[in-house]
Amino acid sequence: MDSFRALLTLFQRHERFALSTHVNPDGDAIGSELALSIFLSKLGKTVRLFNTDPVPKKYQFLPHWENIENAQASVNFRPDVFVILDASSRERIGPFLNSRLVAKHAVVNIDHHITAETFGDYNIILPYVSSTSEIIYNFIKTTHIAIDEEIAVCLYTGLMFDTGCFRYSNATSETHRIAADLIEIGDFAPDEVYSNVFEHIPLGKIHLLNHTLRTLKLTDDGKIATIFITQSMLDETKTTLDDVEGFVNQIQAIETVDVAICVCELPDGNSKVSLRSQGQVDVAALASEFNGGGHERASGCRINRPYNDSIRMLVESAKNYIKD
Ligand SMILES: [Mn+2]
Repeated sequence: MDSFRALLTLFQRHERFALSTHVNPDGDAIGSELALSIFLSKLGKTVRLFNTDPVPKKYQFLPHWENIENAQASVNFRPDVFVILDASSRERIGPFLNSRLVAKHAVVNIDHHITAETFGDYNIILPYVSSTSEIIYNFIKTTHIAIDEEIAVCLYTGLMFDTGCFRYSNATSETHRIAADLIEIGDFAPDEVYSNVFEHIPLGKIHLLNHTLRTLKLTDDGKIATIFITQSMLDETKTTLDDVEGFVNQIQAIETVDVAICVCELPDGNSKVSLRSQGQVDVAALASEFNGGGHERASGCRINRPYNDSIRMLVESAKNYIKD
C-alpha cells in the first residue's frame, strides 16, 4: 500500500517522535500507541508518548505502559513528527496537547473511525478495518521490522477490545487471522488478556447498570429499546459517563430488539446518545438525522435537549426505520 510506504519513509527520515491518542483511552488506543512506539524504538528513534488521561489499571499489564507521560510533560518537547492514533478528531487528544504540542515536520493521523477527520499532513484512515491496532499490524507487516512478543500483546489487546472479543461485525476473517498470528508470535494467554480487559469492572459500574436497567422501556412491538442515565444516577453510584460504556450492547442483545438507544444526561442538561442495531436498521442514518454519525450498527449523536425529550424524538425517528 502506497500510504504505508510513504509512512515508513517519513519514519525513517526523522528522529524525534511524539505519539498520542484520544481522551479516556481504551484498549485499541493504548494498544496501538504502545505497539507503534515499540516499532519506532526498533528503528532507533527517540519516541515519547503523551496522553491527556492516565492509563487505566486494566491496561497496566501491557509492556512499557509506564512510558506514557501526561500532557504537561510534553511542554519542552518539540518532535519532528507527531503521530495521533484512533482519535477521530484532533481535539479529542485533549486541549493541552491539541494547542501546545507542535511538530516540526508533520502530523500523522492513523484511524479507523468512519467519522474520522483528515486533520493530519499524513492521514491513514481505513474505516472498514476493525481497529487502529489492525492498521498498525498491516503497516508493520509491510516493513522489514518483525512483530515481536511485545508488539503482539499490544495489538491483540487492541483487536480484542474494539471487536468486543471478536463479537462485533467489524471482526472479519482477516481480523481473526491476524489475531491467530499475534497469539502465535506472542507470549500471552488470550484468556488472561480477556480477564485483564473485561473482568476488572468497578463495583460502582455494576450499581449504575442496575439503576440503568430499571429505566428500560420497549416499544409495543418490542423492536426499539431505550435506557437512560442521569447525572444523579452517576452521583449516587460515584461513577462517570465513561462507566456507561457497553450498556447499550446489553439491551441490543434482547431477542426482539432491532434498535437500542442509550441516552446520557450531560452535566449541562443536554443529551449524549449511543445507538446500536442488530443489522436490520442503519443507525448511522438515524444518528445523522441528529447531526451524529458512525457505523451501520453502532453510532452516536448529541442532542441539545433534556434526556426525556431526546428519547421521545429518537424513538419517533427510529420507528420510520423499522420494517414489518
Ligand atoms: Mn479504535
